[in-house]
Amino acid sequence: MVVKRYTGNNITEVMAKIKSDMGGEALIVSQRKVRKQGLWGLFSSKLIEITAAKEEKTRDDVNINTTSYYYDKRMGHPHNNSDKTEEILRELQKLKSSIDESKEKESPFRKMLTELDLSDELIEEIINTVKEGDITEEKAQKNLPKLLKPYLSVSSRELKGNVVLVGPTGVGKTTTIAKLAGRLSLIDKKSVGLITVDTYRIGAVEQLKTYAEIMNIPFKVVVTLKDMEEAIKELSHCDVVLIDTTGRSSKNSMQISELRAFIDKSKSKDIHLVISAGTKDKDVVNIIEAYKTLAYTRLIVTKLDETMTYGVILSIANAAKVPVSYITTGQNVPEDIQVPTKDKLVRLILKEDNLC
Ligand SMILES: Nc1nc2c(ncn2[C@@H]2O[C@H](COP(=O)(O)OP(=O)(O)OP(=O)(O)O)[C@@H](O)[C@H]2O)c(=O)[nH]1
Ligand SMILES: [Mg+2]
Repeated sequence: MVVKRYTGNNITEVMAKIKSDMGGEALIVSQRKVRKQGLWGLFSSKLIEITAAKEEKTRDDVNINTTSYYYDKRMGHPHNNSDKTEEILRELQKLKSSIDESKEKESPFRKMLTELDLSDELIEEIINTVKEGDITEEKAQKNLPKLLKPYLSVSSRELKGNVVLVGPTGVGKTTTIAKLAGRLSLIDKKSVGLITVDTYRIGAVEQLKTYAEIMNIPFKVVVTLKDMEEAIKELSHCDVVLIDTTGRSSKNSMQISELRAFIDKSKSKDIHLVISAGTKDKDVVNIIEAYKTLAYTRLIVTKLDETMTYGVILSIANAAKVPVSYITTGQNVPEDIQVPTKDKLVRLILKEDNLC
């Protein structure tokens, strides 16, 4: 049995390659999308990869054929048909063993990536990158930090002007705004203003108002778009205006587009998507997609103190394709927030570092 992989830009192109190389009897074993060759071509467009198989007569095949003939006779099947069936079954068995074998070979590296709690999609992507980059998995395992780095970026650019935090319910937006306001006003000695469009529940407004009073910084509640315009004008003397928003479900696109109008009015160019490190992989993808209409520019990953593995940071950053600005590590205001470096995040993901 000869098993070969072929790639091309589309199925027709790949099928033509298979036909010209293996002839018309080739069997299609599997089909998938892969990245273009090269370790650093991570964000390039995808190719179609088809694995095709074709029988190759060997002495072993002939021997097995004889054996199968023997069994056919014992089972009393009509010889010709069952011979064909046996042959197909045998080929499938061989194919299965060769797949099992290659899986076994991959397993230490795959196992390692799985233990880091990376999303399945990311694991496949990393394994493909390694394969296509002509690197052995042992080498990849040793160079994992280097391999993971292209999937995430960080941004330590200081906050100035109007800064908005958006994200699902309860991820820690208001708490993070309080932490940022504390750092900016108490440590950096900046003039800070707070706005909340968190108008659905009185409690949520009170939460930020209390922090604003403690820190003695101006605080505005915004209900309409006109309110937003006025609040922005009134706080235009501030170095930084932090804008808190109500948590919106990623399933409710109406709520998200409603928020968009408020963000447009704020004229903010710095929109941070806040997402919890405890988010499930499937939800990460949905949130990242649903919030894209708000054109977020950076990511804040919260509640790192509540998880044991940080692979989700890589999945979030890879899906969002924007840099991480902050990570938060607890409920204490203003202490539990950090500006991470890329090295720190990779070390956290690889469990080579802790949050302190
Ligand atoms: N463990 C932990 N808890 C946090 C962190 N950040 C926020 N919290 C807690 O998470 C809960 C929700 O925080 P909020 O700041 O109210 O979340 P929110 O995103 O503003 O919520 P909504 O306005 O309802 O969408 C609170 O109990 C916070 O104390 C963190 O980094 N770690
Ligand atoms: Mg809130």
